[in-house]
Amino acid sequence: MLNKNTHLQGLLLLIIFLSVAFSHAQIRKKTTLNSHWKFHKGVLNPDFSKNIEGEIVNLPHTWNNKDVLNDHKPGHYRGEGWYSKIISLFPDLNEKSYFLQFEGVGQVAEVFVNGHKAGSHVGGYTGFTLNITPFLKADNNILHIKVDNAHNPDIPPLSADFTFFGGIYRDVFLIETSKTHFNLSDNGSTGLFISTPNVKGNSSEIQLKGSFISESKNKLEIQLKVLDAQRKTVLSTIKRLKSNTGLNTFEIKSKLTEVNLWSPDNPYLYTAEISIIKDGNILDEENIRFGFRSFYFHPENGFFLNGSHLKLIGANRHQDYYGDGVALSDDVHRHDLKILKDMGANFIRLAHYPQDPAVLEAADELGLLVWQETPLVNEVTLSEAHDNNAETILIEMIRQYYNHPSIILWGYMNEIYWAHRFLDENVVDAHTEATVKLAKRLENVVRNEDPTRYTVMALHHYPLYETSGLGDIPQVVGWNLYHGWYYDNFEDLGKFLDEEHKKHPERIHILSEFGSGSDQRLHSLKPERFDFTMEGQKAMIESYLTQIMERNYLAGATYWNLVDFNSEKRVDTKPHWNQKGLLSSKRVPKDPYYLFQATLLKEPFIKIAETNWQHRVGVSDTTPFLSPVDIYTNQKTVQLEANGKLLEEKIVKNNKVTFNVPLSIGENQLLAISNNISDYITINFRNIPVLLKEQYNIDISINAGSNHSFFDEKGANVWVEDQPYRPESWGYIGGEQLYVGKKIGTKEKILTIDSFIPLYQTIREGIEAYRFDVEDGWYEVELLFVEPFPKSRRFVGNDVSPSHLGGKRIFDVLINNQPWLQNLDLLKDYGYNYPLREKTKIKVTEGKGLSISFKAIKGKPIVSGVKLRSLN
Ligand code: GCB
Ligand code: CA
Repeated sequence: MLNKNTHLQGLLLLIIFLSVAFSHAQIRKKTTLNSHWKFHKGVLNPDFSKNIEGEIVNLPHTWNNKDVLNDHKPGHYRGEGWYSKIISLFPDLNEKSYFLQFEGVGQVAEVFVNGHKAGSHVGGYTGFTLNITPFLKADNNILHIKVDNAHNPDIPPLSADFTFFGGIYRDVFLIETSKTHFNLSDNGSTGLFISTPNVKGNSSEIQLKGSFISESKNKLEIQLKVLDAQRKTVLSTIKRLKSNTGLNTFEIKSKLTEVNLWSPDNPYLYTAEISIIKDGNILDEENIRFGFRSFYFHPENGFFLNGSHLKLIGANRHQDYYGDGVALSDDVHRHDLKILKDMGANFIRLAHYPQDPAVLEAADELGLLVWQETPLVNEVTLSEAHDNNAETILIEMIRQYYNHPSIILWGYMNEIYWAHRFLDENVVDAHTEATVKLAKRLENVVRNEDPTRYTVMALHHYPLYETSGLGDIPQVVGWNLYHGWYYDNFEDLGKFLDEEHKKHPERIHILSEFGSGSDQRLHSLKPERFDFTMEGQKAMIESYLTQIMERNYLAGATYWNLVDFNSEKRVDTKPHWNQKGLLSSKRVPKDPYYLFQATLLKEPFIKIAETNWQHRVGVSDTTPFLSPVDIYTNQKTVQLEANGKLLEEKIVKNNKVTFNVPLSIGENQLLAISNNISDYITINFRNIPVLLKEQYNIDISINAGSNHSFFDEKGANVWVEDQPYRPESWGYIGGEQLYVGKKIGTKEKILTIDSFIPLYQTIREGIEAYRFDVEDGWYEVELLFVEPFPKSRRFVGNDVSPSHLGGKRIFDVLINNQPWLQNLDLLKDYGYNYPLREKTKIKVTEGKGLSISFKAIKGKPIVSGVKLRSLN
């Protein structure tokens, strides 16, 4: 008996020892469940006892990454999708609790565990955590997740200029805790909220508020330990309490006298280790990184961080990558923020929705201040369910991201009157009232949830924000302004802002968006609105940055957008993309990125800002061939060496200097030098003669109906801007440009899978002839046509059918009076937006030159591109 007892005691001791040892190991376990899900796209009635039939996918996953790239089919799949997975979990159901944590699912999720509905979540951009303990079995546990990204009139965003991807597109975690644990059921948060009130000099208070679930009534301790970046404990404090069964709250306050303040220059982070302790054993533990900083906005003087003025400059960012949609790895998120930091930015607007936790962690680590917002974009609706969802999403955002020192602003509406102008007259007032009411409600939510930050709303150029009083509600007003793009001229930006500042001297202003669309293949010496040339984007940003820097009251500015991003409804030179990025969707920098660097970086910087224009074709008869080359730098003067020859030194103005550089045919080596820094580029140059007499090597590609050139990347060929014909030379006779500079909005969607879309989009209409005064000989003539769909920004739907009756325009094409293409009826033969591209051979004799003439039978002839090559 005795023997047995001692044996038992020994065993008990061993168990206690093991559990103590374990408690000093890891109490809480958190692991991703990302790999090897079965996926089915479409509606399904699954057998919950088994895996669904379907392809194997890994998370992050979206089902739209491929269909949004399919340029010749409108729309993308918006509906149901199912995921399932058998998890190898042998749960300890007596001792542990289990949670599933989703960082983001687009946009409605229903979670089933062994066939039981464990919970659901609404909204595609905030996380959620479900306690699945009650539904678990001893083994063979199976998960089914139903996801839906169909349009839902009760879930924001109702509409927006970005694509609503479906799928489990962020990480999923399984969390195991003790039965007593921090409250993981608090809106997807950790249940722990740290703030640092009263930062003065190097001292600060620290406040921790939290809640936890207790398995039973107990005497417990909550421990807060603060470790510095070298893991030295700088604070250790314990709160003793008597817990009730179920939910308990607590608060710990303390003071630190010697803290290292967080800032963009010194993103110093501390780690809080917070644990629940019972009888010396840790029951649950969470670590949270945070920082000490203070800030405020001033309506006249801008933004102050830790007592010092800081002009907030940066960019907006969408979660988006070419070919992946929104299903990005944490590395891609981190890399984007690194790109922004390297640009010299100190500020980022995470538009138009809360982004991946990895983004906020990176902002903390790199030192980027953050404006984070909920996805209320373009419009509200008169549904109560919508407003309730808007509020829940806002609370989720604030609680999930509360602890990040980088966040300074909570936003809850973007251009919310954007769709207002389309409303029916009898509902206009009701919508305005509903918008103001919802804004007030959300404003109060933020003030209650988190008085340590400011509220913000992004407005657009529309008088209703003023007249309805909406602009008076948030603490900070963000302006999305596109002077010189959608309206007015670049300089009108400053005028507009100054007027606003004068009208509302008490308001804090940020320029939350400004931007201009661009395409690295399009270039012009005389950029125009909507031409999507790189030079247009450069000109806008050059003007804007100067105006931004000149205005002290303007607390900050964020460019729209860091990257080109998917926008299903858009039809620019790359259909379905918003092209205002400072980088392409594959993260190739566009040259204006370097102007930000030149303006913002403190270390010496110089860059020849022509990386997007390294293939040039001139049209000239006089040598040397001169071509402009921009350099962005923060130095005072710059010298340029072109092909070994030093040009005269130039003085830098507003971080820019332009050289008119003599280029030779072929490769040109350019070297920009200032003090001890330099930059190097190669520019490939070819020339097209103006006068064609005694020219035997003709190769002219013309971007008909356009003032800008188009670079065909695959063929490494430049299609030059159009020019009128004059004797002995070449060019068009008659007709006028269709669209360019005339249409608000953007260009036509051309349904082609080739890469020539921007070439087809610019069109010469009413064309009579293209004339080339070439020498006798053999030539190849090539023509490109398309019948553009008449309405801008519309999908063509069934109108693309080649069986269209046609008859909009019918014409013949003749070369030197010989019929070539006869009775051409583009609409009838090809339908809207289908390109026609043909070439033919012709012999020019008797010094007649070459004339391609277009003879109208009905309507006005059109042409998009003309190419002539000698075959001698
Ligand atoms: C805006 C919107 C943003 C759009 C942008 C644009 O003002 O807030 O979502 O993408 O304009 O490019 O038109
Ligand atoms: Ca992630």
